[in-house]
Amino acid sequence: MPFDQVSVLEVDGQMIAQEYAISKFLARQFGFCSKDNMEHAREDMYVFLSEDLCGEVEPLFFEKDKDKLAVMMKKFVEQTGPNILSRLETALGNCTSGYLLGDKISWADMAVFSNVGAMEYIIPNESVTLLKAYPKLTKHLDLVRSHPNISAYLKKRPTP
Ligand SMILES: N[C@@H](CCC(=O)N[C@@H](CS)C(=O)NCC(=O)O)C(=O)O
Repeated sequence: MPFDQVSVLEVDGQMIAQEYAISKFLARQFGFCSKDNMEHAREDMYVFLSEDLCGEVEPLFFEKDKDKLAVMMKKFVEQTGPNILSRLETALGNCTSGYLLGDKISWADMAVFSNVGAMEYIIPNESVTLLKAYPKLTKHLDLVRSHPNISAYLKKRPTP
């Protein structure tokens, strides 16, 4: 394993570490990345914005001290979460297809779905309240969730 860490993907005897290197590899392999350099960079910017959300919410999962957790939660719910979620909402403002880029699902849509999903998993009640303020994002998540391949995967995905 390259860094003695998971996530790791082995392809034809070669190992790839780092979640985003793996997901980008798979997205390219299976046609979910644009071949146009600018479009691809635009996909990346949404992917990494949603990664920022995950980076902000993950510490809430690991914090054991209740008082510290309450302070962190307040900051996330009042500031950090809305900062990022509102940017995603704005990004979806002009998307007639409901997807972030063009008229079909891309790596960017899947990353946003996955990273907002991490938030929903870690802070389920707060997420319901937070997401009420972002109708376009909520619709986007429903659209990705209902994609035939994704909904089939979600039905058989092991629960953590
Ligand atoms: N940025 C890395 C983070 C990888 C990571 O921190 N993996 C943890 C498990 S979630 C791990 O393997 N930790 C053991 C170690 O670092 O020795 C990624 O996205 O894959």
